[in-house]
Amino acid sequence: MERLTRILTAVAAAFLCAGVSEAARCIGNEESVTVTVAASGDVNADEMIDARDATLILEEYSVVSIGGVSGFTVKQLESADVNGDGKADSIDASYILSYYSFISTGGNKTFTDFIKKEY
Ligand SMILES: [Ca+2]
Ligand SMILES: [Ca+2]
Repeated sequence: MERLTRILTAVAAAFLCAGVSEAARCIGNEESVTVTVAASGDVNADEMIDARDATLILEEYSVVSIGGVSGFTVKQLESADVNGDGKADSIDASYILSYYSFISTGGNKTFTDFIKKEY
């Protein structure tokens, strides 16, 4: 039972860390890890989600889809994979462009809330 509790605590700590949207210190039971996570969709980490992020994803996708080597960092890949399917592709770019259009026409939601509605 104690082992199960420790595992659940570690899983809960991981979820807490995964939900952090800016530089933060995540502290678990037995270790502490400093993580910096860009907001999902903000591939170039300029604190905006716009067409430039979508362009980066499409450029990356065009290289990787023909067997090229990814130019993204791990952090960029995480930010680019908007729908969480493990790939940065045209679908993710489409979500970003849809959100950019939404915001540009007066929409007022976070990207996360916008994406939830899209699912
Ligand atoms: Ca950006
Ligand atoms: Ca994806």
